[in-house]
Amino acid sequence: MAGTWQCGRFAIPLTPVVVMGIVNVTPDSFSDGGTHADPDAAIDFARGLAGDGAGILDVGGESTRPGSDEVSPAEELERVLPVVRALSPGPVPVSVDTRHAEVALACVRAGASILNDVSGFRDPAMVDAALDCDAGVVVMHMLGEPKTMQQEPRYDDVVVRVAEWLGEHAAALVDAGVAPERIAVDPGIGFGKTLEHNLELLRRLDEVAELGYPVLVGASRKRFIGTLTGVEVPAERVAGSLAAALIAARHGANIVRVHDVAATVDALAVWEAVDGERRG
Ligand code: HH2
Repeated sequence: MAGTWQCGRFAIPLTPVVVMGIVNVTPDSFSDGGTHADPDAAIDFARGLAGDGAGILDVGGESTRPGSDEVSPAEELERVLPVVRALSPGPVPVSVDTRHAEVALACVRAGASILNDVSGFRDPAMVDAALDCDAGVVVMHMLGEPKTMQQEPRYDDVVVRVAEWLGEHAAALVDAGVAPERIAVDPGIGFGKTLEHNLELLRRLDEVAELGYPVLVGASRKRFIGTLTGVEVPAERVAGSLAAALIAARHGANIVRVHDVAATVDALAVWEAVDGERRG
């Protein structure tokens, strides 16, 4: 795999592991819904994450937690655009977490450098959006839709199926004309996966890394961490989330998407020093 990820005007170095800080401009995200739903609060929060060492800021205006309803692109844009505009151009690349092409393109025009699509560019309009710009693209695996994805998800071998799906969807983008250097893949922890599926994906993340694209993992504060630790309140799942980030790094993740940036940066610094040579 190349040592950098090409995202618009940025060539993001992938060693040490990049910490992507989550900026949810939503009233209903599972762990921080409403805490910075107002754009000014979100901008301040995002600047704080950059100061804490985030290498990417991921701005999202639609919750995709299990069971959530879709938000209209107009409403989503109203939430995210002022935040993207205020943060760009800045020293830290801005990513937009969206499934909607019109949101994606408006944000790129406002300065975003990465399109993070939890639908994995299944919508042809999102492929066109990727072709209309030079932003980096995150292809994430999700089984079905957020509304229904946790209803008895099944795979014969979750890692093989997810890696295959990611390989096919990344190849479709390349065939359409997106430069492979712009693509990163993500197994979609919690998106149509049981506890055991999530654990197996972390355990065998190396098989996803073998696709040859940078690997992004988002495990931060998710339900499976609550199940394993008994910590019900998502914001209190920091220790479990750090463990997940280190395991992901050990098994080949190049980018970790997290809420608790300062703690993750410190944990990864220790891991890199001791064990970084042994990354998957
Ligand atoms: N997880 C969430 C949202 N976007 N993007 C990528 N690439 N990978 C992920 O694992 C991922 C993602 C869900 O987490 P969060 O943004 O905290 O919650 P919500 O969807 O409720 O806003």
